[in-house]
Amino acid sequence: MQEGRATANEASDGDRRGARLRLVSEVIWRTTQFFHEEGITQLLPVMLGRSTDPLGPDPGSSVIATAEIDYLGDRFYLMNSMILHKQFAVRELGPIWILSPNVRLERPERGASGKHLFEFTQADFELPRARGADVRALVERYFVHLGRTLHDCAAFSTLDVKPPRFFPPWPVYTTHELAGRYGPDWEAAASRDHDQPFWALCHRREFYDREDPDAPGHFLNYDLVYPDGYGEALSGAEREWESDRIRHRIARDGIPPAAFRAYLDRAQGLIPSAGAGFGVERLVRFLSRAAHVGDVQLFRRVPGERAEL
Ligand code: ASN
Repeated sequence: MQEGRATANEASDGDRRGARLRLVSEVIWRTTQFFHEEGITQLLPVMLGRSTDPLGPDPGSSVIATAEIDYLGDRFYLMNSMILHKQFAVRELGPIWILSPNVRLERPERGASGKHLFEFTQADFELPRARGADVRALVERYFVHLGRTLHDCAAFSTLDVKPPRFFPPWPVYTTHELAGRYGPDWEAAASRDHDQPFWALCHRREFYDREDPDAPGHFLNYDLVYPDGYGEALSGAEREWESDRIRHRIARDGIPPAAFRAYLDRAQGLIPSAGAGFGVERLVRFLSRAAHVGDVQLFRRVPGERAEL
């Protein structure tokens, strides 16, 4: 044993907390490096919008409400996600990504899932005229880059955790296949049953995920799921971009169109795109094998738990 270097057994709770938080910083650096090398432009986040992601219908979401404020006669929503803004950004600038803070007022029971926060940051990206397969290939390259660049990160020895190694291409399933094999709440069991991430295609959810024009009732979207029980990592889709289809989907979902007026008024000029977003804290929880995603936050934002500051 080298002198002056804490081994895992010697590491205190404070050392481990520091290691997890430094791993967040390392992951942000490597993520920024990856997107830069892929020629994808980083944007600053939007935090208030006249429209935001409705987060439904989606069986994975339990938000009680979308936080909103009135300012000088306009109603603004805190970002549930920047998906609607991404659709306009990609039209103007081409491939883009954002480290985007999201506020999602989840039900208190979600605190026990180990993976829910009411405030978190996602790395959210969108590619013009891309298909789902392009996005999945980009995400697989990203994880290989993480594995290659993080392998000698000191956090792993402090935490006594093996640095990650990823071996894509990863298995691709439909949600129908997964539900058939593991039951309707397939995510946790399927995650425990894998030792590499895997893809789950075709979820019925928000209006902006494109419904397959050749197979109505099927959706051109995808989730990435971490192995070893860590659950959902990323969600994304090819997008609805034709304004008539968007209006039809919003009406079909029974969502009040008033909250989307600013978006719908401009929707005429959208272009086809595809993208995805992954939670930075969930990624670091998985890499550091933390018991709860709140353990990688300096100021915990766990539903049902009192925030100290
Ligand atoms: N970021 C996701 C996407 O690109 C949307 C979300 O976070 N709800 O599809």
